Amino acid sequence: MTQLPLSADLIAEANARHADALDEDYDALGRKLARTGIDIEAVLGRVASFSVAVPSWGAGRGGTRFAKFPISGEPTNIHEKLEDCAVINQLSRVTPRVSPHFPWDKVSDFAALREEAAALGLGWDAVNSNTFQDQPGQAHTYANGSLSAQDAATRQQAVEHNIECIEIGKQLGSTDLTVWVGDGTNFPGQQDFARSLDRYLDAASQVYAALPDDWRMLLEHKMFEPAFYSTVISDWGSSILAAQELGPKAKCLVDLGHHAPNVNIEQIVARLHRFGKLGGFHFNDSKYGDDDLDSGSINPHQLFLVFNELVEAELNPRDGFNPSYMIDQSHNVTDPIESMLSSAEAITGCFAKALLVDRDALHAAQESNDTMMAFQALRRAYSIDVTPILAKARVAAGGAIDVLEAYRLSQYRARKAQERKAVGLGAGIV
Ligand code: RM4
Ligand code: MN
Ligand code: MN
Repeated sequence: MTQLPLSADLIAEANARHADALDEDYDALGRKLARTGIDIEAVLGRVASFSVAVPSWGAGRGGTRFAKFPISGEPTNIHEKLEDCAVINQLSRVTPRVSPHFPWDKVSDFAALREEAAALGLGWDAVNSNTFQDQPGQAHTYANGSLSAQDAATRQQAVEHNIECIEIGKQLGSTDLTVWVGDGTNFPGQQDFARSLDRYLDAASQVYAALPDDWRMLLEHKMFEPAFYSTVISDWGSSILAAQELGPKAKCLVDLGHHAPNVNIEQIVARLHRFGKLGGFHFNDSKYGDDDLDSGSINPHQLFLVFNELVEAELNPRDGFNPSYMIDQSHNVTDPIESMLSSAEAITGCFAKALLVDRDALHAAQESNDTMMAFQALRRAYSIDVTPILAKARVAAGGAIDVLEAYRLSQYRARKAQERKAVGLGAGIV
């Protein structure tokens, strides 16, 4: 039986105060959309079936390499993280899956963990391996790389860890393995670019060989950090080449913060889809680098343009369209639950806006080289306030009209501060 963390009555009471206003706003938006031939109920249906996974590691306060500032009531293990993720999903109804990271989330009984999540209304998304840190008692250091290390025993250890993640994922019911390696160099000449990629491809193919038939291996590129001169899988070019060499189950994962400044990410999305290699997303926002800021907080228009490409891709599936959506953020100065509630709304909102683009008008303008009207087709959709649609979808599924208000009313964090042990002052996530 499902036992959700917050009181359903509390959510219903909070919703009751906003219900009339929401109906008014939704009806007005419905009339506005109908004038352009859009059926708001159809959009509502699409929004209701949209979902994005949350990262287990995002449930705790992140930090920088300088400091981490924990908050009271922060989760310190996967069980507490699951409970927090259940709060996010209970209010937003759009984040029903959690993406775990190993060994951070390791437990002795994964069948029990799967049941624990199910009882909280949660399933599992992609499993993430970690070969960017050394763990206590580990035989070989990753200081000089993991899947691409010169040392064969280190590479073997990294391969085995990824295979162990697949085994864990099978028990949890996941079907994706996300592989991000911190491998790279800090000095020109430190490693041979070609040979380190050869070693990566050889080791990655051993992981690939262990994938069950219905699994995918999502390759996540990142331009810098922790390596600051070069990384082995630095950009979408390296990523798609590696994915093509590995085989059809290997796809590319786009983390919005992992690109060179000013890169046209939406075009990368279209390119990856064109070649059947778009595997998934890590949503966050970025001002300078892999800042892991909240989705849509810096450049919401870019997020909309990414979803515009996704809606185009879905209409033109070529070799299939099944990207996995996940949030990957570091919450350094906010309550992580609040950040993920706000981010989930921003992400879903951009999806909804992308659905409102008049595709016929856009395509006709593109065909006739009518630049201004092509741009206006996007601009019109972007400027529509879709929040009534999002709220309606949430309420219909048992969520909150105003997610942050309901969360604060619940006093959840204050209650957890009484129950949970204090968190240590470790470094943040990378
Ligand atoms: C990396 C990357 C990975 C995430 C780690 C924690 O920068 O974004 O997806 O697993 O951080
Ligand atoms: Mn990421
Ligand atoms: Mn990152």
